[in-house]
Amino acid sequence: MLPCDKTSAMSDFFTTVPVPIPFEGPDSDNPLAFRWYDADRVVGDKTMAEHLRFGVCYWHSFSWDGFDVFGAGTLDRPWITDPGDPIAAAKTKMAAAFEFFEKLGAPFWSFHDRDIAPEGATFGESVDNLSIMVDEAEIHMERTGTKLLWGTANAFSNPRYQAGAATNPDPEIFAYAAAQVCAALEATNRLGGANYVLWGGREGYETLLNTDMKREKEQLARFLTMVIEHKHKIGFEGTILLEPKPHEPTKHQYDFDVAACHAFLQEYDLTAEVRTNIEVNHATLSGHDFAHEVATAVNAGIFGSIDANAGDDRLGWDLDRFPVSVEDMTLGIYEILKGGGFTTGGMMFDAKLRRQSIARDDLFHGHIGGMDTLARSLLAASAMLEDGALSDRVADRYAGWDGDLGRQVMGGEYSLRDLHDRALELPEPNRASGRQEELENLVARYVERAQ
Ligand code: XLS
Ligand code: NI
Ligand code: NI
Repeated sequence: MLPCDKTSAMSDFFTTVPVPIPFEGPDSDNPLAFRWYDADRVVGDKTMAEHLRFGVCYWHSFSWDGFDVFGAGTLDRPWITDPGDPIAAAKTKMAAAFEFFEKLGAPFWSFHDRDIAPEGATFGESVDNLSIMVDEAEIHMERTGTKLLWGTANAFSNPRYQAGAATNPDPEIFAYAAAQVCAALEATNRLGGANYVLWGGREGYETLLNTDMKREKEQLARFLTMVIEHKHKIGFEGTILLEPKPHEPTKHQYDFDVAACHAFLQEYDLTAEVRTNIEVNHATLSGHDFAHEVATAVNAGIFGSIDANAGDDRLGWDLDRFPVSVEDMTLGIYEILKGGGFTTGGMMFDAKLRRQSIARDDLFHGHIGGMDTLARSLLAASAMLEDGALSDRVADRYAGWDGDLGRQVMGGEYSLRDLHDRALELPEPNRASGRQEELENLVARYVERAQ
């Protein structure tokens, strides 16, 4: 480890913002106050803070200056300074990040290795840089009380990963990625991370003309197995999470959705070791509702954490907007609560500002709106769950399966022929209304009344 300056400067980048952002209730017109997120308010058996476990991501909020494929950065980000001294620049950025976490009152943060520490000229230099910045983060975390929801490795930005990391046709690149993930996992462990995330990055392909898909999936499984072995070796107590995404950057991403991840984990006997980090916008990109992805993970026993954001109904890419729809989020949170809520996971804002929202304090508006949206959704979902309004109706709909026929069929007491002969004796079965519109109206009432 290189010697490092142990004095973590507190910064002054957000002078127009009160400390911390207060809760003022739904009647407040103060744009820099929470209207619904009241951290200590008890909802059901836990406080809002305990239910939601909010986290802020480093990459969109502190490392991104607004650049897109059509043009340069637009945002006022004075902490992204000239990297004449890359470590000094990284420390300035980190001071800004922790100033933000503290003022917002978010209990958690998340990072990629390359967000917090610059990549060096050699792997050794990168490891040293990361180590310096982990020391720095430790001091800030201690000072502010902010905890780490998860760490991860950026194994997709550097050109070496153009054809993937674990799924690269060249084992030298696999080996490099393994080295990088080893360092990132150890960094996450040092910072007491609650989880470690593996989003596929470029683990997918563009064309079968140059791709051996079978081999690439086997490589991915080998890689994941090595991560799990190392987790146990270093005593990391957090959860390993896969983050599904159907496409972008590659045309075909292997971790397409929760069901694809589950099948992969089953094939390689890894379901006991790995869970999923479900991103709302990735769910919708895969053609599923957010709630569907959560329910699929809960049913399979692999629900882990959420990357909270939103897409756009008409745009087919990863927009990472801040969540604004209480209705959409209510249905997702309802499934989370039904599954027992978060254990090591949380609601991490993998969300970014629009490129024209250039002011520094826009970062607060985005997060405050997202936290209020999710807090109100929690109120609606929790009331719905407590009243049993939906679950009673679902139970009624399936009541026949608790009766004689249902139990006997599921108990294997009938053959196909038995049911054929039985049908000969009986009239046409009755049909019941699915009541979808009525149930949608019911949910709307919970959303309207949530307070
Ligand atoms: C990209 C992913 C990424 C992961 C972390 O689409 O959402 O940000 O969450 O690597
Ligand atoms: Ni994400
Ligand atoms: Ni994403």
